[in-house]
Amino acid sequence: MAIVLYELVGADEKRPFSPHVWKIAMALAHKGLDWKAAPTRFLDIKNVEDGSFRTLPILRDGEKVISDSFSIALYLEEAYPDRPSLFRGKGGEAMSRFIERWSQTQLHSFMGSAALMDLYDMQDEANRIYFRESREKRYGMPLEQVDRERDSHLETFRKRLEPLRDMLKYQPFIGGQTPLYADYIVFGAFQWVRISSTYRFIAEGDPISEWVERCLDLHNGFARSYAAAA
Ligand SMILES: N[C@@H](CCC(=O)N[C@@H](CS)C(=O)NCC(=O)O)C(=O)O
Repeated sequence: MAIVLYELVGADEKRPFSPHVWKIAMALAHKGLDWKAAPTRFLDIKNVEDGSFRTLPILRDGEKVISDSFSIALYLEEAYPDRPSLFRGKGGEAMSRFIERWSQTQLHSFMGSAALMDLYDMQDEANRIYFRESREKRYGMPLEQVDRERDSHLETFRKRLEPLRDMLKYQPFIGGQTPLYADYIVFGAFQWVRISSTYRFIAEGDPISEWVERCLDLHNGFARSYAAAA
């Protein structure tokens, strides 16, 4: 039975936007595994599988159901050791956790808030109500106000990308000459905003764009085959 990846979509099922789901979609492509997508909207997450999960991604592989992107990546590495490695060993697993926390704490907050109105607009009517309520509670202000403030945080965000930018002077991927799960962790965030928003997160000429382009080219242009927001 093929692997099933429950992925997060808005009104349009062809625009899966979750950064965490993208990490796993890229990991599956990296391992060359067959899988099918089960498009899921925010309000339907509680009905997935046994109903105990609250976030995506969720992956079913035969009898096994796993949630949380990092746990899923560890599972895929263990279950498919003969396929290309996502971590290249235990040290790689541990260091990927650092990349995950860096991406989550330094990149996601700004990217999520700068794309917030676009993410809202992508939802169907019922999910818009949920999205507005839950996000306004989280931010403590109306979505529109979060949106108005984004330009004032853009430069700080671009500076935060310096470790990635500087690393690219030495190697084409976080994984070295070829990508690892660590690349997909950070790329997931860029694919999130590529699919949902036309906002210019990266300045023209920034070497980070070249790395994003390289990630889009991977696995026969798998990620690029999903249209960017227009
Ligand atoms: N640590 C989790 C985070 C997953 C997560 O936050 N997923 C979001 C989508 S990007 C979600 O499902 N949110 C449900 C909601 O906001 O109701 C992972 O890496 O899988």
